Amino acid sequence: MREADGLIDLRSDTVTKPTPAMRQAMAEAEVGDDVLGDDPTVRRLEELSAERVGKEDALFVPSGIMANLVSLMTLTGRNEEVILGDQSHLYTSEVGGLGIFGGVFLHVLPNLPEGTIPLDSLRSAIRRGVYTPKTRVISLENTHNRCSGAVLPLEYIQQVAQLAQERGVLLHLDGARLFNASIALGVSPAQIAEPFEVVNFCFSKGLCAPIGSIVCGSRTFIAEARRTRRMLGGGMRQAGVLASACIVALQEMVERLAEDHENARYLAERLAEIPQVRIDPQRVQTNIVIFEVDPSTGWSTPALIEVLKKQGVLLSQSGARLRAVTHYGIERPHLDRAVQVMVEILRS
Ligand code: TLP
Repeated sequence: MREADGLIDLRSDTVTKPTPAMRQAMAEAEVGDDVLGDDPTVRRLEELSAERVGKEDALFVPSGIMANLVSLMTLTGRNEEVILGDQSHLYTSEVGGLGIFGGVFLHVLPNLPEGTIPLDSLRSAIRRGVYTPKTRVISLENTHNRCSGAVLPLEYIQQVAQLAQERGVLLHLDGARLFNASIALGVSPAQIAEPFEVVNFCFSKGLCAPIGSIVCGSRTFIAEARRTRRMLGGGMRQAGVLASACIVALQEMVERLAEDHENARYLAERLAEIPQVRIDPQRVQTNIVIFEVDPSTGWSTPALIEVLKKQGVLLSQSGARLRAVTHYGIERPHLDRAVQVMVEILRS
């Protein structure tokens, strides 16, 4: 744990390290060549994952970005487009890979602060004309990273699904933090995933596995996705050593995400007490806290991150704002200390 070194690492839930149970499972994992279909542990993880989200099959991939690429490159062809939000991870943080590798047009619409894309904008954006790319997929993100970890309401997802069905468009979910959404809504991940053709989620964020994400969909889709993964160089050989940790993540680490959510809300409320901080704690529904410091203080976001780091508190930048993410190993005293450091810096 970074916290043991005296550092309070709130940059991301990706900094979590494998638990002792994961390390033991990794050491003992039964493995084979997964590209040849011989790794029983990977197969088991794929079956368990598909079952958890109510899909027929699943495919293990190394990262969330590759999960997005595999999903969307399999769903689309050239001359087609994916509609997605201007605050989506796919658009802001994946180096434009979908456009570059997939030859797919990224049709970007503004996200509202709650992570949704208004239904009317979606409706008028879908296109089929001779002059335009053909809209093939709408991609949503849940929870929404840049929108303070917002959870998309089930009702909204249903409305988008109805529109997609009416207009013959497919739905993809970047569910990197799908289990955070399910815990926050108090519904199963399968309920959230139900209207989406394809859903991906990550084991290597709040669930603490060292590496790994998964793409879930129909059996025929996953067979095709396997070819896309191969094309991207994402086929892994004795990947059971990784999949074994992901199985532990699924079985043991989901319920505790609720603690991260409570801690994030606590942090947001404490930050809101600092006069120079701008934050609405009500927006914090899961484990991501995004806030600003009044520019009249003279502090820029990068300068604040630098000075906080010198005091042992690590934050990251989300757009122009500051981001703190709660996770396994972060407890209230760490958050109190982080807030105290922030108060001292802003007072000086
Ligand atoms: N997000 C990371 C950074 O890249 C910002 C983080 O620290 O939050 N989808 C979503 C919604 C994500 O938040 C991320 C990672 C990914 C995809 C990509 O996952 P990886 O990093 O495994 O490729």
